[in-house]
Amino acid sequence: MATNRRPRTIVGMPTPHTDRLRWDLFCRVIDNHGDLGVCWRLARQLADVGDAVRLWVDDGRALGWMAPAGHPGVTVVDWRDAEAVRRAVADAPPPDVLVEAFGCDPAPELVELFARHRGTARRHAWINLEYLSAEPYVERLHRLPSPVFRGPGEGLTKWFFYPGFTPATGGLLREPGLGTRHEAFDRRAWLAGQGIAWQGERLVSLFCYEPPALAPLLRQWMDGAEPTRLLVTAGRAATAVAQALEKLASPPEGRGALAISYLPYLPQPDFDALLGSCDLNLVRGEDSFVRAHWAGASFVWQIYPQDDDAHHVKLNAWLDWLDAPASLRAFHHAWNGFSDAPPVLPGTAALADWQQAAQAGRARLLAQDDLATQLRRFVNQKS
Ligand code: TRH
Repeated sequence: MATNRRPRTIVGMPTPHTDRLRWDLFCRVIDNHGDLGVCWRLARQLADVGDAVRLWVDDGRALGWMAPAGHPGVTVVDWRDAEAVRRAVADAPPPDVLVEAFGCDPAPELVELFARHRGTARRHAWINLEYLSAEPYVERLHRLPSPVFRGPGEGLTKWFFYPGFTPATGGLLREPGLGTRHEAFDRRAWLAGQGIAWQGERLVSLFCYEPPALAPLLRQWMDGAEPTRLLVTAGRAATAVAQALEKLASPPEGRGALAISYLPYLPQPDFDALLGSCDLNLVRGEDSFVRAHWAGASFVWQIYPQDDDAHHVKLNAWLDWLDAPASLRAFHHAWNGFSDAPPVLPGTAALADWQQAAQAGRARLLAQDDLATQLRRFVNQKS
């Protein structure tokens, strides 16, 4: 299905220095929104430093709500539109950097074009951008070369680049000035702009798959003493809430201490603002998980389920990195279905421990270079 956006060529403002790079970033949408969410965020950040980025997607429909206005310096190309591919290969100069996100294979004709310019290009690097994990193997594999023995890229070297939580990894996506913007953010104004009648309640965002423990958690909020407003994101989270509410015999007076607001699909900057508005963020996948670190509030991660329970190891590795309090670890296991115990939202004291852990983790991460900075540095070193 072609995207509803024709490829546009917006050349970003040239930067004063000469290392402006041209990127071909390849994204295959597997399911959900994270593949595109991560690639779009990376493309934006590279373009914001003056690079020219072509984002090749097989299904860019979600950009209609994630990035309705596009972004200067980023060209979106539907790689299944043969004419768009032909034009992009013919019209634009060859890329300096080929990035295959999450191991998706670039179009062969683009690899051939890239390979053809190996000798002449000022910069020349082929990157395999991997999924995020806190597991130890990431530090071992990060920046390893992988020679290409066949196909149009024969003779070239592909480099593995792993995002991560430690200085021995590629870091996390984080735009410049995040900290100062976070301080200046006016959540009341943002909520009002979204039409949310905030009465000062505890704010919780919900971006999830189908957590088995959602119904008991809603019941806790309904019966709880503290008024809570749940901000439910569009898609699977809204469906999960509807199904959970059906299971719950709501108190006769409605939903007790729980109010629920349903959000439309938000542009990515507004999604980030949502996380920055809340006292507790329930996130999922990869990109929102990273953004929850920057928001600095308590947060809980529903990990993307994998076969053979590999996601159990991945989740525990991150809980170890975070040095998560026992109550947060137990809640994660319940929320991710690792244990049958219902999730127990702790009291104020334990929630303060959750926030302290989140903010300590954020401080450690802010001391490291962000992913886009490290990636550009790596490309300049390897070319
Ligand atoms: O949607 P996800 O579950 O994506 C997942 C993960 O990325 C996972 O690692 C991957 O293997 C799988 O896809 C294929 O969660 P994630 O990673 O948080 O991506 C969601 C993106 O959508 C994120 O960039 C935020 C954005 N978003 C908006 O911009 N507006 C919205 O309203 C919503 C709900 C999401």
